[in-house]
Amino acid sequence: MNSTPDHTTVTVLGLGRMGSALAAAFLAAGHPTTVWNRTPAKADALAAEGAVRADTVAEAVTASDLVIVCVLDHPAVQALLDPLAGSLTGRTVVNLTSGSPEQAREMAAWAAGHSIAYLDGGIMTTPDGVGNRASMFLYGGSREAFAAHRDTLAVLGDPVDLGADAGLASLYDAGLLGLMWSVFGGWLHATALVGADGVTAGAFTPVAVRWLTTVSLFMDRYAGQIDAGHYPGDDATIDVQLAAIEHLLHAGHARGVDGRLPELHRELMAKAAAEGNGGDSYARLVEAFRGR
Ligand code: FVH
Repeated sequence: MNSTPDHTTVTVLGLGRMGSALAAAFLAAGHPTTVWNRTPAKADALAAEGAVRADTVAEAVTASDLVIVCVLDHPAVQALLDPLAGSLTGRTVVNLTSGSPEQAREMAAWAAGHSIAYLDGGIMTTPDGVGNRASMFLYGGSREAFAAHRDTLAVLGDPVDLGADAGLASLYDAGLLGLMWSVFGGWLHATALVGADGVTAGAFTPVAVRWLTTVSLFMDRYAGQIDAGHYPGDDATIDVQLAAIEHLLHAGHARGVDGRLPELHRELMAKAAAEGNGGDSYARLVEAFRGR
């Protein structure tokens, strides 16, 4: 398939919920797009929108210099690409399938061994966020491939460059999902707490979201402390927060709310205080997560 200067041809392997959204975004931006899916019927809607349907994976990967893969998991990626290593030589593979950092680095080594340019990506949105510049797409791997395809990848969302290590997109992805679940957990716990006294989630959530903005400012400040390994408690000490968390635990207990989340925070703070670090900032608890 021919490329125009502004419209690189793209192949998308995997047309599940996410792969279909990726292919649709490329098509909408005017990129000639070839698609393949194990279950062919999932290509019907995209073909109706102008995508070229490939009957085989081999046909799909030879249609474009830029090959995007978004299937269930790492074994599926290996099973699709490994038999076609020769056909992929000289092309760029962007793997947007979720996996571990180790799997990403394994793929990068495999690709390097076959002179395939490789980028590993982490998609920080759901399918409805594809095509939105506010959505982050994390990339690590070949510098040349990122430079060459950055503008094309920007069609999907904001391309965040994590550097040459192909494992970092998966590592960030794992950490950011953990952050999301912690925030969800804290929000749901708080919603249950205030809900016990009749406050609706709809009333509470705007206040909670404003609070997250303030919390993000604390995080910016604490990042510097963590990198310096020095945690001055000049804003609020662990000792002060250890006392404050008792109010949360008491209020939750009185209302029958599950207290396991705040109990973990109390446990970590109590350990730091017992070790003589109660005068430090909350950022000190990174040491506990490091297992120290
Ligand atoms: N959906 C989301 O919001 C998240 C956002 C963050 C990133 N994930 C990751 O994206 C990968 C695909 O997820 P998905 O949501 O598109 O998943 P499904 O809709 O279930 O589609 C799965 C596709 O994978 C194909 N597939 C599965 N196994 C194989 C295989 N052995 N060989 C070839 N293809 C395979 C499947 O094909 P079919 O069942 O239609 O024939 C679908 O195309 C995933 O890593 C998420 O973690 C999405």
